Amino acid sequence: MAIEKTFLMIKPDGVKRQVIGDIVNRFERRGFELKGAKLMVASREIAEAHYAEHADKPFFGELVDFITSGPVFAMVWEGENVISLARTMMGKTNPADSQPGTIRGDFAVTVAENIIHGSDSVESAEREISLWFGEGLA
Ligand code: FUP
Repeated sequence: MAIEKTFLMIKPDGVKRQVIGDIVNRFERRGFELKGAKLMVASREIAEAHYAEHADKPFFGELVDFITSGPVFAMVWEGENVISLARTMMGKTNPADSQPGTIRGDFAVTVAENIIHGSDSVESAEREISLWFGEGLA
C-alpha cells in the first residue's frame, strides 16, 4: 500500500448545498490528511483542461458550463491508498447507482450534478494537482 495524494473537488452544486464541512469531515475521520484547499471559480480554460478526456462527448459543453457556474472547493488529500478509497467514499459517478452512506448516495440524484470529483489514478491525480494547484502546495 502506498502513500498517495489525490485531487478532490466539491463541485458548484456541493458548495451551494453547503456540504463542504460534511465532506471534509468524512475524509478527516477516515484518517486522511488535508494538504491543500481553496474556494475558487474555475476559468473555462482550466475546466476544459480538467475534463479534456471528455472533449468529444455530447455532454462536454454542459459539463464545462456547470463546473464554471459558481465556486468549487478544490482539495488535495494524502494517505494510504487515498485515490481508490476516496472514490469508494464518493460512490458511483451516477448518484442513482450510489449506496446510501457514500457522498453521492447521501447528497445527489443526477449524474450532471454529482457533488464531487475525485482523481481515478496516480497519473490523473498528478495531472490534476498540478493543473489546479501548480506550485502552490505546502
Ligand atoms: P468520474 O471519474 O466519476 O468523474 O466520472 P467521468 O469521468 O465518467 O465523468 C466526469 C463527469 O462528467 C461526471 F462527474 C459527470 C459528467 N457526466 C455527465 O454529465 N453525463 C454523463 O453521461 C457522464 C458523465
